Amino acid sequence: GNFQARDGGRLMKRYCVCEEQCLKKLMTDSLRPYVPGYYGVVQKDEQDYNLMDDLLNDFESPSIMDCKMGSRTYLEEELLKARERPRLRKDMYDKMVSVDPAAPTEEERAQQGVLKPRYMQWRETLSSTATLGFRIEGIKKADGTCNTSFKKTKHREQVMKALDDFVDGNVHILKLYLQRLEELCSALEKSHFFKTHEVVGSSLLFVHDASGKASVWMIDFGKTVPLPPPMTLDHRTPWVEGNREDGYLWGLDNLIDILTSMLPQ
Ligand code: 4IP
Ligand code: MN
Repeated sequence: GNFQARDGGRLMKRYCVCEEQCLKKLMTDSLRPYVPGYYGVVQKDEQDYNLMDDLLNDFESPSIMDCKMGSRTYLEEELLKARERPRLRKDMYDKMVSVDPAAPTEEERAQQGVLKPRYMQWRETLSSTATLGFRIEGIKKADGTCNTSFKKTKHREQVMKALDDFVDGNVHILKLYLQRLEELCSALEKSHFFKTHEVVGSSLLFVHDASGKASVWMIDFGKTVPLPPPMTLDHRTPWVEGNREDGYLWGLDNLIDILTSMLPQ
């Protein structure tokens, strides 16, 4: 993606304080095997970067999929901000119109702008985020084909088709992914970090290659924030404003269920 460079098995990602805090804590959490190893902040040409493992390094021409997890893709804090100081986003209005010219309301059309939570919620209901608790953001296959047009991939059957295309119908790869996700699920249920953080906009990175290797990692912690103690989340309870629930495990349950149903009977 943007603002990241791979070199010598490490990845430099444009600095974000939130991500730094999370990766630091994750290095001593039970989730450690499921996140990139973190090596601190480095500088290059006046810009700070978080330095972490390049998860693609151990693969030969990898196929990659990014699944954004959770039923909510913006922080509660962004809702408050939008109420206190409403800021119309012309860029988000334009993105909305380019996907569905009929999406903006009369008022939004007149303003040529939308509020961020409104845009994010629209994206959630257009995709599988609202109904399944996760969505496919992008797939890059070993053959070089790249697909980021999953904005309207919403229904279970559509998701299943995209997943099947990603693994090229390879049952061995599918089983490895399932096994890894089931292990991740139990690690999440035991994790102190997970219990005490609202995890929003974080992705699962799926990687496999022709050698038959496949794995999954948690990435992108730019909107993963600590809860005020002693508050904790179960990540399955539906979100209502104020409860901070993110639907992460609900989404993972659904993803595991879908992959399981793809195995030959
Ligand atoms: C993007 O919308 C993504 O939701 C980004 O989330 C989000 O960044 C952007 O908000 C928003 O415009 P599209 O995917 O439809 O383009 P992510 O970074 O998780 O992909 P934030 O800042 O919320 O992380 P803005 O406000 O950065 O534009
Ligand atoms: Mn991401």
